Amino acid sequence: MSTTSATPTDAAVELRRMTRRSFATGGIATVAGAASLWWIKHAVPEGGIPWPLRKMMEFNSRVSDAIFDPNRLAPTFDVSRAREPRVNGMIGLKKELDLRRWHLDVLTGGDKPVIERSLPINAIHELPRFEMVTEFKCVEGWSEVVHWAGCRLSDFIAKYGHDTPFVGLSTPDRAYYVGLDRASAVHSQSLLAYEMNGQPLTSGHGAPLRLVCSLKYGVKSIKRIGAIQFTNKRSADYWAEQGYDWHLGH
Ligand SMILES: Nc1nc2c(c(=O)[nH]1)N[C@H]1C(S)=C(S)[C@@H](COP(=O)(O)O)O[C@H]1N2
Ligand SMILES: [Mo]
Repeated sequence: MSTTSATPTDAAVELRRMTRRSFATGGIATVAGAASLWWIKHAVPEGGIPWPLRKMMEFNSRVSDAIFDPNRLAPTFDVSRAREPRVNGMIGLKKELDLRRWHLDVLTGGDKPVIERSLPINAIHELPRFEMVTEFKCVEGWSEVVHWAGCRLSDFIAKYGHDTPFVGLSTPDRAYYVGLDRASAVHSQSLLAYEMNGQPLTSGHGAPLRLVCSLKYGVKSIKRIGAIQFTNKRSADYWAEQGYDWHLGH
């Protein structure tokens, strides 16, 4: 796995080295032509991705770690631009949820997490309300401007969380889960949202509580959150396990 401690200098040095290396590989590829394409396609997949591509993604991930600017903001829009996005991605949402029984578990500890508290939705509604109109982007190639309301994840963490390097969020059934580094979690546009375009979240959009992380692609914006875990180890991430970059944009 990639480390999280790369400095910008480390990354720059590595980028130069990789560029040199890819020139070399590029030369061979030109000579070998179709044979090298075969090699890329058939290189033994680890975690589902042929290793030449996986190496590049791991490198991207390390560069992400090194260049994150916590002050960067996603662009915001006039509320008149807001539309309802399509309902996309139903992992962990297939069973009907009894909203009266829903609660948010706060977990600590790494491999053997313990439930520290179980919060009702009122605990979220009582935190300072924050609204934002930002573009919601899916890696599949569509986007929509959406007006969100909720509380900042940073306010939630200050009141109920811990200062750990990683924050993991999962659906009540643990079928979908995402991991955030601390800087992304406390970013001012990372929201625990309970309203979309002036209405309470619908079930398909993640009622009663979802994440909206405007700096990142939609996959990180987990719907129907059931648990938040504070941990020192990189949190598990559903799509990272399928081979996507763990950060998915800043
Ligand atoms: N629980 C859960 N959250 C999820 C997903 C999912 O499958 N399950 N899909 C993600 C993806 S890929 C996208 S693009 C957005 C879509 O959010 P929307 O349905 O509100 O448009 O939800 C994200 N959150
Ligand atoms: Mo998506």
